[in-house]
Amino acid sequence: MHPLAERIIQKDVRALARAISYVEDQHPDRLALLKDVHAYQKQSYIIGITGRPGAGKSSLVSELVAFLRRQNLTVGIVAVDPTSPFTGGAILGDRVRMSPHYTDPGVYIRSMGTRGSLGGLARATKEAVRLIAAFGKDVIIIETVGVGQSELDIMHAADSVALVLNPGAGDVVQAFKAGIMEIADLYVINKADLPGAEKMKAEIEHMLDLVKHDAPWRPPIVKTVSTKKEGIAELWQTLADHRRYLVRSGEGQRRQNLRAVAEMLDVLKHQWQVFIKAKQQAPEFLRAKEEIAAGQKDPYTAAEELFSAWLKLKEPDHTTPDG
Ligand SMILES: Nc1nc2c(ncn2[C@@H]2O[C@H](COP(=O)(O)OP(=O)(O)O)[C@@H](O)[C@H]2O)c(=O)[nH]1
Ligand SMILES: [Mg+2]
Repeated sequence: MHPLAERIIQKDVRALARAISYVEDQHPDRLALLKDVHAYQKQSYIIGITGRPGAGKSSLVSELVAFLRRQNLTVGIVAVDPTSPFTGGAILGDRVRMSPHYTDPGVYIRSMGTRGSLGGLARATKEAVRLIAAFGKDVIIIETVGVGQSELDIMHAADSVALVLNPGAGDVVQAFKAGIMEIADLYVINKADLPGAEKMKAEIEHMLDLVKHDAPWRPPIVKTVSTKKEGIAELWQTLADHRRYLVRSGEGQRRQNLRAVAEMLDVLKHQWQVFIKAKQQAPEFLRAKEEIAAGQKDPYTAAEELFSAWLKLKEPDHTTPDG
């Protein structure tokens, strides 16, 4: 077993931090690590919290974590902010809002910034969640900013997805348009102290009547005021209800299976990219480059020929001698 994997399973926080850097930086040991910890993953409950910047996600997460800690549950937090290239910006604000938890050994907090592409960020985030699950946290919360494709992708890593909205015009329709409403298992109207919370609730119910009228799980709507710690217990209750629904209906298992297959695809795509990158110094690649430059070959034919040549590098085991 990889020494880092062993240390993660023994709850060594520094090993966990180093391992997450490995998945971020695509260290050569990354796959070996993920393989080694795979069987040790605890049945962590993974919650995705998404919504536009300033919706109050970090404040909400901070209060939810305080609530969970009072029940002796351990928590991992992965804060994803692709808009912040360094550790400044929103992540700095998050640090302030999460500050009560930084010294609590029952809580592990990790910020994922932009190291590499957005697609890489989604992959690294999912892998970070796997590592934290192997470490053994009871609950893992993924906080993502925005409603882009990458965030949708990251949210597929969660068992339950909560979309945080604020009272005020536009939010509901916008979220529906972005497709994020579709994947939300519950809605949180945070800043319910501001005017318009009830109106917004009615708007969401109306939208749900249109799009989810016969769904087996109708996403509940929870009102919170995270700055006053209001609605936090109800939020947890609703999440727990959803988790029970996932188990009861088999939907949880279905999501887990889909997730595993998606991860396999992610790794395959990634390996293929790494392979192509490495092959750019190979003689056949350099030859193709020259042929294209000399006008002897079109790029499509060249790509096709390289692809078939590379696929033949390793014959599948089932080929027969005369086949
Ligand atoms: N009035 C009000 N303000 C809130 C509430 N929750 C958060 N805020 C404020 O909204 C701002 C953004 O909060 P933050 O948690 O950083 O949002 P995030 O970007 O979604 O993580 C901060 O100034 C919070 O104090 C709330 O329930 N009511
Ligand atoms: Mg935040």
